[in-house]
Amino acid sequence: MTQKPDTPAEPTIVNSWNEWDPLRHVIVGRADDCHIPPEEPALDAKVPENSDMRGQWGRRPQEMIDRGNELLDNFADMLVKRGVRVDRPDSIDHSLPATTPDFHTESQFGCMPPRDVLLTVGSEMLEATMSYRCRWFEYLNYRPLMQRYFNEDPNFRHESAPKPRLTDADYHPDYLSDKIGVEKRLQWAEEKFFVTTEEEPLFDAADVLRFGRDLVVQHGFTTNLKGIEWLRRHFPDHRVHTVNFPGDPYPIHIDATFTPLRPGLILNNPQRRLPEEQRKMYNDNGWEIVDAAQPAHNAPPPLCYSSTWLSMNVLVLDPKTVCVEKSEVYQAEQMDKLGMNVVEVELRDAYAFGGGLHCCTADVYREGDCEDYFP
Ligand code: DAV
Repeated sequence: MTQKPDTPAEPTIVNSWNEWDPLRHVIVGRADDCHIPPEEPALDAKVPENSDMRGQWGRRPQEMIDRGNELLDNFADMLVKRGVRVDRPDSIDHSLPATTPDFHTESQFGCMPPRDVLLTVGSEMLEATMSYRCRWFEYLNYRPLMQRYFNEDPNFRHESAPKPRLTDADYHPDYLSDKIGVEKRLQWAEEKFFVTTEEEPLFDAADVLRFGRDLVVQHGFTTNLKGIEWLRRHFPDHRVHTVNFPGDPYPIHIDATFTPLRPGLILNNPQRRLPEEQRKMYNDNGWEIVDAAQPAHNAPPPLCYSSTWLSMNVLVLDPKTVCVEKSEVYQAEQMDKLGMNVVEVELRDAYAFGGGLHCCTADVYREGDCEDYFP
């Protein structure tokens, strides 16, 4: 139940500085018209070599789209019942090729997950550059919402990072083989040799975590160092920290790796531990970084890009309340022990569209201001 057109809504206010303050307004993605895009360098690097997605592309099966939408709609309804305002994107036609003077790809991706595209920092929503060609136009799914927010909130800053050219110069050809093997990938990740080059700034919004004055950004497949430098210059009042998580052979997006739950507490993926030398700011300020519980599944669902660690891709509703996927019993149990109230949400059959509960949302409004948690 999203906002009915005839229901006068409160004017939107855009404000969100972190991942945990009380959530009042959020965007939830849609599975509509989602496609498996054809091969392209950065996307291929993320698809595991034994994945059922290798070598096939096209519109996702309608019954999977319907099921994904059912779960996303239920999630949205649950949020509305808890007093959170929910907006939904308007799907563009993702079957259309994406063509610019610099590249051509036969289809696009979808209007999932919004967290990858939109970065909310205070009263600003920033459209990420993205790093896959098939996602170049994805911001268009959210433009009707951005226009509405612009009309309703006099302080809303709608920003868009420079659209990248995404020529072949953006990708290391070494990653183009489909027989690299996990050992080599782990070594490359350890050496910070990723599929994207430093040709131009690239970032996906889901590589960024917001901790008030501090932004923590993962350097990996979808975000390069120039992208992080661009963010640093764009947010001069923030401290921007680059982080790496060796142990992840497919490092894209930080939100199945490092999950802040409330001030002072972060879950870290035990296979992708933050290196000791990058822990200083947390240690110095009394933050605890605990290993996340094991996922409940041995494998991702069919046609899914993500790993089983979507178990820790949770949506924090407030510092005491967290949405956890219904089948992730170990993660829920751990949350309970950490003193969080768990809201179970069934979403696994929508994972294939690009992620879990954090991925499939984007913040519009959380209570609270910009605080300095690491003075
Ligand atoms: O573990 O495959 C998924 C993150 C999706 N936003 C992973 C990362």
